[in-house]
Amino acid sequence: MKYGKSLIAATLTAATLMSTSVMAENHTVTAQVTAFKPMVIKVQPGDTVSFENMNGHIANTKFVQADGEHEYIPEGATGWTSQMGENFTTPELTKEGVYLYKCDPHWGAGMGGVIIVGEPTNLEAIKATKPKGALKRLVKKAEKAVK
Ligand SMILES: [Cu+2]
Repeated sequence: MKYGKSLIAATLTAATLMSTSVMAENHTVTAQVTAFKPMVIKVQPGDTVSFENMNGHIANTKFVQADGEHEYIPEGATGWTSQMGENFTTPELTKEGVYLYKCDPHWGAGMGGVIIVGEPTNLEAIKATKPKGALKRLVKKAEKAVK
């Protein structure tokens, strides 16, 4: 029984590692015609979101407006622009707050979505920018989801 103890230690280490990785979840958003389903998704810090059925779509946190490019994501967070037509998984969403994204070719039809990571820390700041049109609708959906 010389290696009995080290075997137990190795098993415990493996179990600990597994339980840590189980805590971070992956969530799925599916592109359907001109909508992301679900349009609003609530996740926990460290989780990831995968976009599926992305043929003809893109998930982009960069919004180009008259006064330049904007991102509506928490302070210090990193946004993303997926490859057109390809399924995509976000990096680990470690910063709490609201992340808005859209599909560029279908943004005119309002194809956008909201990811809320933990507490909506930046929602008031986003509202303060006085969003209009489809962006305003996204913000309203986010507000409704956190009520
Ligand atoms: Cu689209």
